[in-house]
Amino acid sequence: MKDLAKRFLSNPILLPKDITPSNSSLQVICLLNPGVFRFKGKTWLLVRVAENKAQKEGFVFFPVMNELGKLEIIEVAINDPDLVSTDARVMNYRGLDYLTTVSHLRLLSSDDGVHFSESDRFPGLFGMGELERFGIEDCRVTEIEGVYYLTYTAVSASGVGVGLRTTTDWENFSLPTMILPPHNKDCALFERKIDGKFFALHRPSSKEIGGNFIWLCDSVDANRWGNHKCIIKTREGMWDSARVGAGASPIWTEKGWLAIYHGADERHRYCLGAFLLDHQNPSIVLGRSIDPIMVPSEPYELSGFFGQVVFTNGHVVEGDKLTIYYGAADEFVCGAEFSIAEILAVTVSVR
Ligand code: MAN
Repeated sequence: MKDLAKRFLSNPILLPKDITPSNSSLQVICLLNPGVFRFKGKTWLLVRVAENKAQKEGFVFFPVMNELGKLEIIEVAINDPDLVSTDARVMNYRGLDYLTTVSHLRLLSSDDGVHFSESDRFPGLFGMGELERFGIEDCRVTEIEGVYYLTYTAVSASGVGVGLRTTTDWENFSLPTMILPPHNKDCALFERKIDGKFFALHRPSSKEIGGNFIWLCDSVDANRWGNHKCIIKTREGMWDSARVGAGASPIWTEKGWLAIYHGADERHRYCLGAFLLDHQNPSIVLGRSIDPIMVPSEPYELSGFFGQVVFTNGHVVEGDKLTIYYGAADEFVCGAEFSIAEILAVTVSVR
């Protein structure tokens, strides 16, 4: 299927083998879903690094951070009757859900936006405390008035929620705080305040009534959020029928706030789409793309740790050019360019 993305010719730009594991007993299984920002004249990726112990025939491992912040590995025989495999990402053992990898975040920078490298000066960010024991994932980075807000998925046995840390220099960080409790993820702050308030998109999920929908909220201090409104739902029979979730920060355009989002269907195929929100009152949805603007179609998007996935939570805007960085098949980091005007042209009225 033809989509609007102009993929980098050098995709994937980063592979698991390009990053050293955080500890010599671990392997990097996936490198994916980077948050993106500009700092000191460079483009930076805050990449999610998913790790586990090297495979051992007949066993699976669940990596979990203990109360001292050290990684512990739970080892289970693959034929254990108490083990239920959901998919490559999650398993259930003795009634509890575990991730098959544990993620932390690493900083890489680039002068040209294509070739990225890591510097020792910027250490990785790891899960801290009780609510981040299964790791931290998929961080959106938003710079507002000189402060970088990091909103990420915090995973633990208590559930999946949204964590927040802030920094001004990428060397010192505020302590993590959970701003949206389980089950919630995909939280992206708007790139500017509206009438002095922060706004954010987020994705609570409900198993019984409701679904995996995108919500809007606001805050005076970026810590306490309220005025929650459900603004974008899944669409039956379409490519975004099972779940939708925000990408990076909504972008201010002449026509409104343009948000890139991911949508998945029942078969877990993840595509990207777009919607447009009113400048002054972003709970008003002005338009939404009918077809996806990006569909997994390249070999590196179709097969990998979890195939048929294009997932973005980071981008750079330069005039009409939107460069998204994305996770392909949950294993590789890739880039693609879009024209904002072309996206707006397919983001049609929903009224
Ligand atoms: C969920 C998250 C993402 C991941 C997608 C596709 O939304 O776990 O990190 O990229 O699924 O597997």
